[in-house]
Amino acid sequence: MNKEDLLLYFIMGSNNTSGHPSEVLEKAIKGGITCFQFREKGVGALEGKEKEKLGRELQSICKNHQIPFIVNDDTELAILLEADGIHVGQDDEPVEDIKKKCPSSMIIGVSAKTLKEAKEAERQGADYIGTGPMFATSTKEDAEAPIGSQGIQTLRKQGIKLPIVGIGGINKSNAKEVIDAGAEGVSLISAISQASDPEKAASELKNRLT
Ligand code: TZP
Ligand code: MG
Repeated sequence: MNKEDLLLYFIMGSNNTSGHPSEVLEKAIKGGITCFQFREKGVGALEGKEKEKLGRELQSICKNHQIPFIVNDDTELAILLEADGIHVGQDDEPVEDIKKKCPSSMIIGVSAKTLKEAKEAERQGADYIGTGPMFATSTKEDAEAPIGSQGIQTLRKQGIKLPIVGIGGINKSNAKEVIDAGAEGVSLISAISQASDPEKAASELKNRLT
């Protein structure tokens, strides 16, 4: 993947919006997002065939606009849909196992916030890491304490070269700070998915970053 694709990385599942996910995604793309992750998690999350159906719908929108489509956590679904990538957390399937099952072109993202986790992700061949939570967030129920954008600065000082996206509580007021700390991009859910005008929200974010 190009590092530039990480700049404005939108994440959403069906429970992150009161609107229709497909419409929200269309608007977010119009506003200028550069990457999308389908993250179907938490209360009321779709499963099985329903999850697959929504995944296909969102993927086809991404394809129409040449936006990379990444699946959160669910390696089987990523393979089934021939997604552009998969994103996993520290408690999910190890990158080494994913690499054995997936085409070599598949982008692999890993959540990592300590030097140890980031080094391990690098060693295993991850394409980028997601670091956070940057700021307080209520979107992820089990989110840990925020580490602030200094968390990214520290990883850079410690020699981590992998592309990094910050995550957690990012909005148009603090997005630039994350980039200035050394990240290639910002990934966010509610700042776009809960916005009354997702296109405007995405385009305002984009303007702050470019
Ligand atoms: N991982 C760490 S914080 C978070 C995830 C998935 C939630 C991000 O959501 P928001 O609404 O952008 O704070
Ligand atoms: Mg996970």
